[in-house]
Amino acid sequence: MKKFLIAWCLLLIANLIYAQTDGYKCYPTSWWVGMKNPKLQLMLHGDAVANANGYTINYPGVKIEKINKVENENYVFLDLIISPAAKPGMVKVLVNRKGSPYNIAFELQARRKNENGRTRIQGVTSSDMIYFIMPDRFSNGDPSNDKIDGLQERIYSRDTGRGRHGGDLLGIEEHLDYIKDLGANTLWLTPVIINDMASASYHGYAFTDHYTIDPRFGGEKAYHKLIEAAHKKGLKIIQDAVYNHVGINHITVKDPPMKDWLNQWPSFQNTSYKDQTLMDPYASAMDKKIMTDGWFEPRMPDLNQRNPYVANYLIQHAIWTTENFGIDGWRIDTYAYCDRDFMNKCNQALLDEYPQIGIFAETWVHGIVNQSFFTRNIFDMPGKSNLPGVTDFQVHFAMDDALTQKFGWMEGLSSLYSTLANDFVYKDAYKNCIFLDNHDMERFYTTIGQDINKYKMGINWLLTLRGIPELYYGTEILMTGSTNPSDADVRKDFPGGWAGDTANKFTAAGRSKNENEAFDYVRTLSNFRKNSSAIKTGRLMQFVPYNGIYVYFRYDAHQTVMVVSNTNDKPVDIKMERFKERTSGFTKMKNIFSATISPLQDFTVAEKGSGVFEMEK
Ligand SMILES: [Ca+2]
Ligand SMILES: [Ca+2]
Repeated sequence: MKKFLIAWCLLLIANLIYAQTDGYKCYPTSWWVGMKNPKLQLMLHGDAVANANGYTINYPGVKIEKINKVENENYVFLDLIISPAAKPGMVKVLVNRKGSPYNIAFELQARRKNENGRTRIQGVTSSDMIYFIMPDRFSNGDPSNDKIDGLQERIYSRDTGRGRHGGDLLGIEEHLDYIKDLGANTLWLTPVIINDMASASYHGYAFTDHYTIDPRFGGEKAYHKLIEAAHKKGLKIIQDAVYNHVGINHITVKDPPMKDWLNQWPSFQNTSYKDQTLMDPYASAMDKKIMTDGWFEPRMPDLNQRNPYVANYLIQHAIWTTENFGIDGWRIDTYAYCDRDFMNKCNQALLDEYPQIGIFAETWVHGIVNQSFFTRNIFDMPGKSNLPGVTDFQVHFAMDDALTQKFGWMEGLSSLYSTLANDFVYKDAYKNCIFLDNHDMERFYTTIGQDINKYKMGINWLLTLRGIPELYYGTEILMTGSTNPSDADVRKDFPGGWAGDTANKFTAAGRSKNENEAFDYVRTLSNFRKNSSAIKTGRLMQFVPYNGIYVYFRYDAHQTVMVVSNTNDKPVDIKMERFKERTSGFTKMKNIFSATISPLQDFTVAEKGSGVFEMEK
């Protein structure tokens, strides 16, 4: 009996030590041995977790350096040092609560490498081509995850633009060959992190738990599987980051660690969306504050990135995601609304850990100098940006001008020419992402009045100008849509992505003649680009546009490519003499679409005609 009693007591003690830790969470949820930065700040969350006599980790190579208690006793932040000598395993944090101690565990993993033993993060550069997808609207690979019980979304219906349509990560994985055949080699997906929001949860820009991939997309397992399949096929992955805000149902909004976790205002304060306040030498301090600390919208609370706990939480999540999934590049949402010092710190932390990683950020601003303010530029100013590249809205606007305005001194093609002439403000314009359209704006084919000749001219620029080209899903099959009255029209489902769709435009047989013409055009040029050193990394030389004609060259020591555009409603003769700086030494030119080789001599470009030619000796 006595023996039994002792055994029972031991069991009771063991149960207390390893007490149920349900409801107690640890962020990040796991980490790695051998990161360049040995520091890690664990955020423990759970009922009165700060109400303890201490915290102990008995794990070789893992040391608690500092315990930080904050306003809310449901949180404690532990500063750890992880020695490179630590071994992978489950690390238990013993919370010494009086009378009932318990453990919260997180896993320390070995870093995964590629076959050469190097980090598997490849980076994204101007040698790549992005295919940009909104996962809810591309393809439904698994109808069983369309609706998940317990989540708050109210609308699960393809009949409405605000509802969830059921597209998922498996749907993307099933069409990797389609994307590869098209010539793209990099996927950028709108955010895949859970948005447990009551409405419009499909777009993904209102995170509610950073460490959960939305189960309606297939969850973490499907994301790993997609990325591994993509990497195997030679395709890269860009994740969409949102540092500026979270969704109103985020764990740190429902139970904030401290009052200043979020930017607080006496009553709702919208951002002014006026990026000029950040660079304006005459700006009012309050105007600046409203721009960065005002909320993007009422359901998206604005994070106070000057709070060091917020900063650590966001930066560690970016590194955790990169390492966990093997992310090759980041696109950062709403960049202008973030704290600049925080963003510099965050970018640097990623670049320190992964020097090759690709990073570009959304800068939906108007003006080349405004845009350059947010990336590495030539201006000498305090706190200047270390961001490698931006989503180049100025080139986007200029390409629109070139195809929709009558040629003039600054209008039409002159707008594109002069925008590129201002590239001197950037440290490296080749790191900018260029695009004809995206998920927030009118579809390209609609903007140009569904004119196939203008379409080809735009595709030529997208795939031969400097920078990283991004093609928005469906642009290759002439999808149309406008943002008026809502974004839904530019976020339509890809036809053929759902069982029972009347047409399957993933196949040539399912596409119309026009759609195949567009698809084949993109495919021919993007596949040429793949092997073109001149376009991927070569120099650009542009000639002043005259009378609605624009000619530029991409060139390096191995290759010279000429791009010609005629925006006139009549054919125009091209005199080659003017371009001899770039054509001397060549005798022939090859049309990369028809593969026709002709002598290097004057020629006529049809009305609204364009062409891409490779120079030959
Ligand atoms: Ca689904
Ligand atoms: Ca902000």
